[in-house]
Amino acid sequence: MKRRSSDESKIDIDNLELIANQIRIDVLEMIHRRGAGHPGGSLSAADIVTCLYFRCMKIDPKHPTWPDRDRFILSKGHASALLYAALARKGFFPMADLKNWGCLDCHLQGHPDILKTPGVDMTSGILGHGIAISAGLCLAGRAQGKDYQVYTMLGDGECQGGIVWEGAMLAAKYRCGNLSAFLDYNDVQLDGFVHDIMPLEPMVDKWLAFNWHVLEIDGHSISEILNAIETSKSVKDKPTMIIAHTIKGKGVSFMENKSQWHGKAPTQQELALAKQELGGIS
Ligand SMILES: Cc1ncc(C[n+]2csc(CCOP(=O)(O)OP(=O)(O)O)c2C)c(N)n1
Repeated sequence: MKRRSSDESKIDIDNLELIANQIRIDVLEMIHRRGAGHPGGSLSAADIVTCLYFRCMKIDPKHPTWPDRDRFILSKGHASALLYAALARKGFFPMADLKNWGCLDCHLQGHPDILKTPGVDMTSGILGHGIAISAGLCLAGRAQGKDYQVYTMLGDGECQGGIVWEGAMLAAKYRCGNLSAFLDYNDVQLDGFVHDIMPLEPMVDKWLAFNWHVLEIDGHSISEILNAIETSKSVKDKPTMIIAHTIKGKGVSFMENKSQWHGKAPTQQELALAKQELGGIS
């Protein structure tokens, strides 16, 4: 295989950073227009979701139900605006559809719905179920002789729910080597800091004890995200948890690290300021 030159890699990383920031802008515009949504946890996970959809996942927007495609399970379904923006920019449906997000009867519901939206691989919104469903998808792929990868995105507040750990046991027991899960470890949940409300540390040790392969990265470093995805794919005998340290509200100074921005829509003025800070591509 031809090795990528360092110039090519840099262009690739710069490009992914631009797409991630454009998706952040899409998300904030959607939330502003709708007057509701979850900016903080969408912005914190934007770099990871961008790397998955624009560089790593084996998908075909023209054939959203292609049986051999890689799967993405947004366990923290409240970040639906992020998923929809990535799917639209990737070409699963027109960008104009984002304007209808949350309208009655439209295909973009407040939380992801596998029966309604092209490209959505799991209905979510009730936190805690992503790991168990991902393990099920891994087992289904194995039974059908398919080699797709299952990618999952969990929130840290979500990990306070016991069902996450039942799924973790299941995935380890069945040696789900084609499962690469991300923990969006932004340390902020709905109304405060995770470390105050119900601390999760030592998180690396917890996943190791549940018999997972564990990686720890900066969840805003494109190169660290890409490397972690590659490493996780090479681990074949156990699932991988990529603990990604992130910042809630990443990229917008007045939103960063503030639980007030977990589920609040920006005003017109706040949106303009945020767009100025993020730059974007169009
Ligand atoms: C089972 C369940 N309980 C409560 C909620 C309400 N809820 C939505 S988001 C959220 C906080 C999640 O925090 P975290 O996982 O840290 O998300 P992030 O910071 O990444 O947005 C809560 C409690 C829910 N959706 N599902």
